[in-house]
Amino acid sequence: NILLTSTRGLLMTLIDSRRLTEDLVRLGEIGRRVAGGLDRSSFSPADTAARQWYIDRCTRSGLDVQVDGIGNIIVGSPIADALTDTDRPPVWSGSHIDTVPNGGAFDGALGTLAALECLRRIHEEKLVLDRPVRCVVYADEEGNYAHLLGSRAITGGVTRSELESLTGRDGDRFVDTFTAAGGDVERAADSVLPEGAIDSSVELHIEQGPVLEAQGIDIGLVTGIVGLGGGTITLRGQADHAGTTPMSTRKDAGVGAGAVLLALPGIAPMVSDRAVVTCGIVRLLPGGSNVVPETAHISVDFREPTAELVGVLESAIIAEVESIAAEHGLDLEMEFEPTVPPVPMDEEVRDIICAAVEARGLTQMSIPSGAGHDSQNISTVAPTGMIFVPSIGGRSHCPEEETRWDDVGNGAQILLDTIIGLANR
Ligand code: HGY
Ligand code: MN
Ligand code: MN
Ligand code: MN
Repeated sequence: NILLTSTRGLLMTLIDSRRLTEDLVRLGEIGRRVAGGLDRSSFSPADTAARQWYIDRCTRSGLDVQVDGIGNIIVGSPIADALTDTDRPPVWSGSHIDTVPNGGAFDGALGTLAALECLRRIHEEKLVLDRPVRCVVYADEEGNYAHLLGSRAITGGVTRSELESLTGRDGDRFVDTFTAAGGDVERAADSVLPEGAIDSSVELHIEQGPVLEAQGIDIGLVTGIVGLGGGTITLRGQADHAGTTPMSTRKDAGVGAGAVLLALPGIAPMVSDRAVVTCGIVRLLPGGSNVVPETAHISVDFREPTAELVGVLESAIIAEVESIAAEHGLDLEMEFEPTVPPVPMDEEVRDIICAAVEARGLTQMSIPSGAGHDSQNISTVAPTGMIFVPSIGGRSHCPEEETRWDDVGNGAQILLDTIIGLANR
């Protein structure tokens, strides 16, 4: 099949699953709460420590490390590069190491460290491949500042003025935190890759849902990635004394926020049975228990797998919020990011993943991704595929996020076989 012929018997190259497990356990300690999950918001001190740990891991293995303008880390093997045609664009594989608040230890980390393990094995075995290989850590995948920021900046581009407008979930400005972490905003706004810079790309990721585990399947072949968007809704009323202000004269931003929180999830099923809407952050200011809330900041995150319906969902959300603000006599400001369209995964890459799964005697099924991933941006500039492994109980974005170690090993081996298959196709 495709894989066996194109890899010239390279299927003998096996990942070192013990070393990968050790890496995942070690990275899972950086930014961990005393009792709970991981806090590694992009460019925070914990994320910076994790990025430094990763870079040290690479350099200690003799790999070459580059950090681009937006903070994506791109790693190559000087030995493997010396044995291949480095005029040909490389095969990329990677994911992210930033996390959601109180997040899990596998989301992003698995694909990042498995890609590093694959590159180490190619380096150690001095594999002769037809193309170079790069492993990558994408910056701010979890959208502390903007959804999939690192991969968007190198594919579609991000302007300096957008970067200067970005604030994190903790209210900090991107430019301040990014600069404090050693970043250069000028370079960040100038990090779009030249045409053809990536040959192809493959990302390993936990499913973050219940399907593979429920069906008893080893590997998910991702068919496509959901479209997504969102941003911040700000309602402005009037601060007043909680004791002396009659209910009839209040302009209570908190009541407006409550109406938004109740109304928005109900919009999803009106658009499609796979649309989802989430308001994960609500901040009332000035935040005194005896002060009528003057301002409400509400985050909104929406997803829809059908391209034509992403705009429909966004417009329905905006219209609903506008009518609630008017009804409650509140001023309204909405700052939404550019929506990220849903994308299909590349058929040829999927065929190579499929051949690898068959050659290893593992089970597989096709599965869509309800989570966003850097691969949806990378797929706009290069043929891209994704490999899923099961999530225990389907849980993710929480401390309970977990994947069995044998599934970790299977996923990483299929990733290595796929990278080799892509490099030699
Ligand atoms: O939100 C997501 O889907 C991804 O984890 N950033
Ligand atoms: Mn992820
Ligand atoms: Mn995530
Ligand atoms: Mn993601």
